[in-house]
Parts: sequence; C-alpha cells; structure tokens
Amino acid sequence: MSPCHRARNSSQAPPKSSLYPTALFLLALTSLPGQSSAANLPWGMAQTLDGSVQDLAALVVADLDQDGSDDVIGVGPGGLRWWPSSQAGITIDAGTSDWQQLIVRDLDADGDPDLAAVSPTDGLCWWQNSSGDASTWSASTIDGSVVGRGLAVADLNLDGTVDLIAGLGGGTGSVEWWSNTLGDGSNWVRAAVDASVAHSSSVAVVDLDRDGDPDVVATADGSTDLLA
Ligand SMILES: [Ca+2]
Ligand SMILES: [Ca+2]
Ligand SMILES: [Ca+2]
Ligand SMILES: [Ca+2]
Repeated sequence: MSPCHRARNSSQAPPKSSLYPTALFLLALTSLPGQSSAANLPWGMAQTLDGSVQDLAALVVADLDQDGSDDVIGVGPGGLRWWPSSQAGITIDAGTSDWQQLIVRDLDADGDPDLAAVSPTDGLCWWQNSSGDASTWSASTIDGSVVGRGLAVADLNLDGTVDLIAGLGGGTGSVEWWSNTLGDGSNWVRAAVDASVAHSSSVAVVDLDRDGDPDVVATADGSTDLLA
C-alpha cells in the first residue's frame, strides 16, 4: 500500500464517486481560429482518449516523461494516472482515495516534474518522479492529518524552494502552507496562511498587488467572498 493511503476499515465504503466510470475526451480545434468569435470556433468531434477511467476529479497537462510532448495527468477516486500523447493510460498509483486537486512541479529540484495531490481522507501527498521519465514513482505523505481540498504550488517564502499551499475543509479548515525547507521534498514544515478562513476549498497563488511577493487567493464554503 502506498504511504499516501491510510489503511481503510473494511466496513468503510469506497469514495462515493468511484462508483461512476467516466471517459477522457479530446476536444481539438480543427484549424487556427483567426478572428472567429467564441460562437463559431472550429471544434472537431470529441475523441475518446480513454473510455475506461474511473471518475477523474482533476486534470493537468505537462511533459511528464520529458520527451518533448505534453501529456495528460489525472487523479480521482480510481487513482493517479497519466496519458502520454497518443498512448493508453498508465497508472502511477492505483490506491483509491477521494483526491480533489493535483499539481505538477519539480518538487525535489532534480530537474524532472513531480506530482502532488490533496484528499479529504488522505491529506497531502507527493509522488517523486524517481527515474525522470515517469516510469518509476515514489509516493510520500507530506501531511496525512489534513482534510485537503484545494492545492497550489509556489515559492511562497521566496527562498528558492517550491512550497505547497492547501485549502482545508473539516473542523480545523483554513488556508495552510508547507515549506519545502531543504528544497528536495524530504522535509516539509506546516504553517498557517490564515487560520481564520474556515472550510477553505480552492486556492491559487499570484502576485495580486504587484509588490514582487506571492499572494494567496482562496475561496471558503459558506462565504460569498473571494479572499486574498
Ligand atoms: Ca511527454
Ligand atoms: Ca523532480
Ligand atoms: Ca520556498
Ligand atoms: Ca504580492
């Protein structure tokens, strides 16, 4: 069992959405749009990339195997998978969890892209691209105690290392971040961005006030405010 998946009691049901298979589609522009309006962009017929995937909660695009072409990576109750261009899906982690959000970034600063995801059940995890070509992965739990819902990545303290920022739900919900103190993903130190934001969900990092440092934008359940 991956360290990113807690032992689940046999009496516990799998995540509800895992009961629903879905498909991964490609919707491609058939020609350059030029001056086309939004209403008449030349979209082709939807092509099924994979018709057998379990419910996907989040998708990202990156050149995961560093072969020069972009790949699709998806996470959901059925696990963590990626689709090299024009190829069948490949499982990175078959462990089931209620994954909500996924990011891709070189978290250990070794030059290849790694992955991190959050789950309300299993917290915050990352997968090290051990071989650099996406053929071998090593999963690690960063913080299994949090009810993870949203996830962003940025060097929040501007020390040159890539950090993770999460929106947390549950009774202790807030916006928190994990400092990648050694820069290689081996040690993460948790701190609050704003502990007063209850039941946070989506988070993003952007220099909103243009003062040269990163700011955090977050949403919270039960609030109509966009927080920064
Ligand atoms: Ca690729
Ligand atoms: Ca890496
Ligand atoms: Ca940092
Ligand atoms: Ca700023």
